[in-house]
Amino acid sequence: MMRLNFTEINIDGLIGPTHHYGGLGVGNLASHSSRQKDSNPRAAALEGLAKMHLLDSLGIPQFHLPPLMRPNWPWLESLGFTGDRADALKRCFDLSPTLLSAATSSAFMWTANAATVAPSCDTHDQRLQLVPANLCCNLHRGQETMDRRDQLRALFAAVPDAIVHEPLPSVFPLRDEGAANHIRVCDRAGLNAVHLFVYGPPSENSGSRFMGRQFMGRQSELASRQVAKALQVMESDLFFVQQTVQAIDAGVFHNDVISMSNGNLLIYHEHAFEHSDTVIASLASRFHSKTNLELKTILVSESQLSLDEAVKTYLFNSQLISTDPDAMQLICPEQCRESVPCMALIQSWIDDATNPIKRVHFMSLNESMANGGGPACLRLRASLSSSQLPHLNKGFRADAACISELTQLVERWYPSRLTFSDLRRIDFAEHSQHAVEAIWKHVGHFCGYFSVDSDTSR
Ligand code: SUG
Repeated sequence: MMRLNFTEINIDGLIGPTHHYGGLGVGNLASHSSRQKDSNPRAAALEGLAKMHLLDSLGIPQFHLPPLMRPNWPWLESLGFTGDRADALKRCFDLSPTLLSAATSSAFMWTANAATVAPSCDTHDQRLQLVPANLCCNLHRGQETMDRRDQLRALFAAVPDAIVHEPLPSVFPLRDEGAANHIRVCDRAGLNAVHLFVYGPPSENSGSRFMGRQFMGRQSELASRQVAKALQVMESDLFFVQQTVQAIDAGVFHNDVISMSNGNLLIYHEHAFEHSDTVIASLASRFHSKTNLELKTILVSESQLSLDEAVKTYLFNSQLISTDPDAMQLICPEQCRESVPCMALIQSWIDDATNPIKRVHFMSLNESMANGGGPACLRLRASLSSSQLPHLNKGFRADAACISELTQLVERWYPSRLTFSDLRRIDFAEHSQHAVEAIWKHVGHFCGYFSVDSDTSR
């Protein structure tokens, strides 16, 4: 039988012109503390594009998903804000600024939450499977699901043996936040893997304040199990673990804020998981029996890096990549460079000859970070075989030429300052719409998917 190589691609969401600080993210401390501060959508999008450019130049096939149309008029209208749009915006802002902020949010940029993915080498029916996340425990994020599903379908449409499923039903017990709560560790060829699904503590029937806790878990165990089932990963390769309440209450609203993995390397914080010793031991044992390789685990203790410092710096939200399996690279948020404990950890990894991390890049992603999203939040990973890879829709490919064209569009259309009260201005809403239309027109020309003929402007 011919052995196929698997290659990991990155899919980043281009940040939208309405990027702002709504204070909307459940359990997300950065989002809460930035609430209603002025934002800079142009800088936000340029930072995101610079990250795409870096990944592309390092040899990772980089793809992008265009911004979704905001304000989300059909959603606002379904909530009763009908009639004259200028008037509707003002009414909504006066009655519920949170609602208007949710309808205008650019949170779709964090594509690590868009779906969970299993490559065809891991699944029963040998198909590449994607399950879009319903994101239903956040008012602003639940609006992303169907549009992102459609974009992913357009991206994967011609890929042999790929399927983009329907999301789980949008009900609280099935709340799903995608790949941010999923870890896949694999051998060098990317062919043999085991999966760890991470969920929050139960919040159902818990009365007020989630049984004395500060924040609810945004991923339910039931959702993790249903997603794993839909992905058709072999039962014996599946592991499930609960996040600690302590981590969630410290602002770890997704697992990718407290652990990271790539290939056979898994780095996690002492307070990431309940019963972590037992769970990681079974994961490692299964990994070894499947691959004959050691799962390299690095446990970061509280004394090396406190939970608070991990949340402040987003070290665990760095992107770990390998263009060469013996030499991994780490793409960290700039905030890590200013942290003594982070730099000590990074240096110890680099100095350790048995650690595959050989190079570190620091990226300024301040606009995204101020809303609780670091490098890893901005990308969805998928592994494709050499026979699948050439069939991805090339119109979504973020190569140097595409990034330069998107940069020009962002510079032309995106505002460099947005105040929270700008959200109520019809001229701002219309300008944002035109900006997204300009990007859709450009991208649609290449990928044949986006059309601005549909009634976005009326
Ligand atoms: O869902 N922030 C996002 C950040 C998502 C980060 N993703 C990962 N960890 N993979 C969230 O909380 C803030 C929006 C606002 O407040 O305006 C927000 O939605």
